[in-house]
Amino acid sequence: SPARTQRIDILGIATASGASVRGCGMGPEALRVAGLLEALVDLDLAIADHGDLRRPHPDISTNPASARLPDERKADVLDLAARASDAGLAILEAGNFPVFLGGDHSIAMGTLSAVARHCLPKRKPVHVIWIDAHADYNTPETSPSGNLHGMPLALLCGEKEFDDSFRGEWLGRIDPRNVTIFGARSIDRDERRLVQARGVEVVDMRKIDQIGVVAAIQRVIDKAKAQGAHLHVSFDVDSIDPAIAPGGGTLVPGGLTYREAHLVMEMLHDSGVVGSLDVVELNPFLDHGGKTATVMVDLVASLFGRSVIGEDPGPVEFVTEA
Ligand code: 6HN
Ligand code: MN
Ligand code: MN
Ligand code: MN
Repeated sequence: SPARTQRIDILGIATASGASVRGCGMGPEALRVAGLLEALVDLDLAIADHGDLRRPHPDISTNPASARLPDERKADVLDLAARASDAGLAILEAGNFPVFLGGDHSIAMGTLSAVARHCLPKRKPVHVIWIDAHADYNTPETSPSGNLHGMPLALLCGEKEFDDSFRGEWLGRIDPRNVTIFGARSIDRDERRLVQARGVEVVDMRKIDQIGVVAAIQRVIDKAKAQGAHLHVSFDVDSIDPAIAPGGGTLVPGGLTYREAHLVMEMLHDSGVVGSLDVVELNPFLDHGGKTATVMVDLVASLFGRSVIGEDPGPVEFVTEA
């Protein structure tokens, strides 16, 4: 695999305002404590850490545990998305590789709009692999929870059911036919209808079980390569099985195994088409001593080329004696 000369620029977006469970605002720091930067330095990669974007704490009130009210949460999400979009664009325009640390998945409104703002003027298509137990394609109409972390893809793909208050750089920036949701096993009823109507590709857990993770990920890579696209990886920790990744607020059984998740990252590395990464939804408060954070550090290292012997073993050949 080719040596990477591009600098990796880390940007935290420390928020849980898109979620109903608090705690994933601590995600960026937990990933640092688990050794993310050291793992990348160990691969001889150049890195820069931009620290975290965050919103001011709310005034102390009688609101339980000073949790944010719905309007405050929405204002947080939109403000952070706008700031992440500008900061991400600056990283990409400088020629560096952004690694965005969430934060809940609403941060992808900002991160993916940065990618689109960078690529589309240069006529470089943007492909998205959304590795997640969920589709995150709800609108305010279809959402059963009202939580904005269940809606970023719908906004990015230009769904109409968002009022003017949601306007921003993210609106309609992504072509739904260039999105693959990978690892899904929980999609809401009306959300499923939307995903199907828009031509979003869904590689659900059943499909991965049946065709295998290698064939499943290879199809995504081939599609992105054929278009000369920039591939953005949006990795929600709840894609992994909760038995090995308990640190999330919306866990669903039956996720990717440790090795399946690694193989995805290893093959994405070897593809050479990945240009940006989100790591989202890590909730350190639920994470049993940093279990999920540690798994995620290993997965990010695999995406950046960590391997045991440094070569792709290639396709298996079965030799039968005559
Ligand atoms: N995530 N589909 C559910 C909802 O509330 O819209 C869950 C969303 C989870 C969001 O995991 O990033
Ligand atoms: Mn570029
Ligand atoms: Mn998600
Ligand atoms: Mn999820």
